[in-house]
Amino acid sequence: MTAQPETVPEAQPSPELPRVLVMIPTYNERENVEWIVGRVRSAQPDAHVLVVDDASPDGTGELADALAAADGHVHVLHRPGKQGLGRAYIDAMRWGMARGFTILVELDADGSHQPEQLGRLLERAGAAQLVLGSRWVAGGAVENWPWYRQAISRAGSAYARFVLRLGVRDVTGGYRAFQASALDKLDLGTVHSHGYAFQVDMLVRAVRAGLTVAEVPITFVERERGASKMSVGIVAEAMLRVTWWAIARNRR
Ligand SMILES: Nc1nc2c(ncn2[C@@H]2O[C@H](COP(=O)(O)OP(=O)(O)OP(=O)(O)O)[C@@H](O)[C@H]2O)c(=O)[nH]1
Ligand SMILES: [Mg+2]
Repeated sequence: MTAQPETVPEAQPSPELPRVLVMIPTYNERENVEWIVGRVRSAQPDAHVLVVDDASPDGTGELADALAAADGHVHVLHRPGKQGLGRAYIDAMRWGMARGFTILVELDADGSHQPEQLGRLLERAGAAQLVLGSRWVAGGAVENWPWYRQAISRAGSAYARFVLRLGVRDVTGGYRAFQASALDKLDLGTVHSHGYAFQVDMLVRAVRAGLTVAEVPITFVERERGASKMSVGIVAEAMLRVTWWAIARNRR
């Protein structure tokens, strides 16, 4: 008779269970970081949070460190200086993929993306490789945006959708859930876009790589605290890059 092991091995988590990482890029979000991290932790207690801070002069990074020290589900990635949202997300994705997270979520620190609606994205993230939180589908909405911000966003999405033939409504939105395994197909090393262009870039890559893309309605809430990093340069980068991608596509 063979000897029986004395201790029962600990139950292993089922390989089907998703491991969710919510990536929150921050630059001077001192007034928001604790609030937003707390909301994510309450809304999705199993998910982990990664704050990606670009050496914010206002001390956001140190505040995030304190949150991480108090909560094993909170992590911080410090980057040496402000290099734009796109670079921050690429680093965060690599961090998450290296640690075995299976769903990687993009979420702004300023409260525009409500953690309480994350469940809607995660429900679809098993079947779809990329889930977009969408302001411009039925049931989607924007709160407290002046008419000109709505106009820029709607027009930008419509333009990019048309010239790039994307077939989704909200092209620039930044509330998204990616299956980590699908990110391998997007050649992250060649992404050089920074602001809204980063979101369009990732979507174009996803569509061209044949990923399954789903849109779910969200209510986007304008930031109440802290300063916006939106700039004419960010809008111009998006317009120019989208136009260039469209020209390059039609040449092929
Ligand atoms: N790490 C990092 N985060 C950034 C950078 N630029 C913006 N962010 C963060 O990215 C998120 C989105 O930036 P926002 O300033 O809210 O830009 P926006 O949502 O386009 O503009 P508003 O709607 O006017 O707020 C926020 O959490 C910012 O703190 C950056 O260069 N590095
Ligand atoms: Mg914002």
